[in-house]
Amino acid sequence: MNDLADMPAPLGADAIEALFALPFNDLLYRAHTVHRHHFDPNEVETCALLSIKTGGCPEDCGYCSQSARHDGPASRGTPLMEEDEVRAFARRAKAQGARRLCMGTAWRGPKDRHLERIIRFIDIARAEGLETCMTLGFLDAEQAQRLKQAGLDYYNHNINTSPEHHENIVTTHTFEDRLRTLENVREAGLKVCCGGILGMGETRRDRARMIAALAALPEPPQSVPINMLVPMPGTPLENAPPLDPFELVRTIAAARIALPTARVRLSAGRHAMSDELQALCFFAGANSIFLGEKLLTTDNATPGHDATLFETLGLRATVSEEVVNRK
Ligand code: SAM
Ligand code: DTB
Ligand code: SF4
Repeated sequence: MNDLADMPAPLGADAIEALFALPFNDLLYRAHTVHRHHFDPNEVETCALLSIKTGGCPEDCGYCSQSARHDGPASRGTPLMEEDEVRAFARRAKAQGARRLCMGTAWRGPKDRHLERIIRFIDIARAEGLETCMTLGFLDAEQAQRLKQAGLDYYNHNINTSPEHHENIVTTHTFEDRLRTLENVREAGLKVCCGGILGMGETRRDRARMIAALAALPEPPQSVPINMLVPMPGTPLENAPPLDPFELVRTIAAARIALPTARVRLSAGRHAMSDELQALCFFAGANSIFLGEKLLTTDNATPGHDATLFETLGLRATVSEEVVNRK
């Protein structure tokens, strides 16, 4: 299937919603079959996450503790981190078995004057033998190119929810704004990490539409984080009713089928999930996690717990060929 014309059309929202409606076992069987076809089912990618500039963000994303517009725990901002702190974290993450370091900022987007230090952070993580990912908010075409030239591997920029539900969650930017940054990132030749959050009052149709929107991008993202909302005190979504865990598994399975070659990351919210639920998600096609005590501002599953879970399930952390070859 080398010819683009031979590529199957991406699944649309109706087809994806029909997947959600399958009996649970049928959906899981289909998803796991696709998963095995494209990936080693016992191997999971491990990414560490570091907040290099926390809080004080001008945007009003309803789920986020870092918005200056909410009364959340990180509504007030810290300065951009120093290089030594990033180096020490990268070293520890590598020792704990992380393959990639994702660095995040509570910005609408970087100012050009920030990029020099961001580029030094990329060098630092690469020097420790890690793949690199940044999530800095909106990027213009030139900023994306500068990051690519600096050796950045991935850029994370989530669509977060369906195009239709987006305006219920954030008013300071549009869904189309997010698509524009994704285009700049893709055009610069960076790998795209793009996913969303579940449990923000969306319907099953919205979840199907979100996956359809990811599958309809000009190229499917290489990495798709699926976050469970971590309800943060002081944010508009602090009292959002929790999502049925089986619906999380169904969403992972639908994402696996609609995005067969993407790494699907079981992202925020793992600290509140049982081992059995995580095992079902891995069976349904999740094959990436964030490793480390903390996400950006909230707790993650502990590395010790994850090591035991991997042992129990016979899972292995991915060894990166790219990183091996780079040395
Ligand atoms: N400011 C940049 C942006 O919004 O693109 C980058 C950092 S932002 C915190 C990265 C992602 O974290 C968001 O797109 C969202 O998917 C996720 N996130 C933030 N708060 C969350 C929460 N309370 N629960 C789950 N995911 C969350
Ligand atoms: C993503 O999709 N999830 C990560 C990462 N990309 C940047 C962030 C999760 C944040 C969870 C809430 C917090 O720790 O503040
Ligand atoms: Fe700012 Fe990103 Fe949080 Fe939105 S998700 S408030 S852009 S840090």
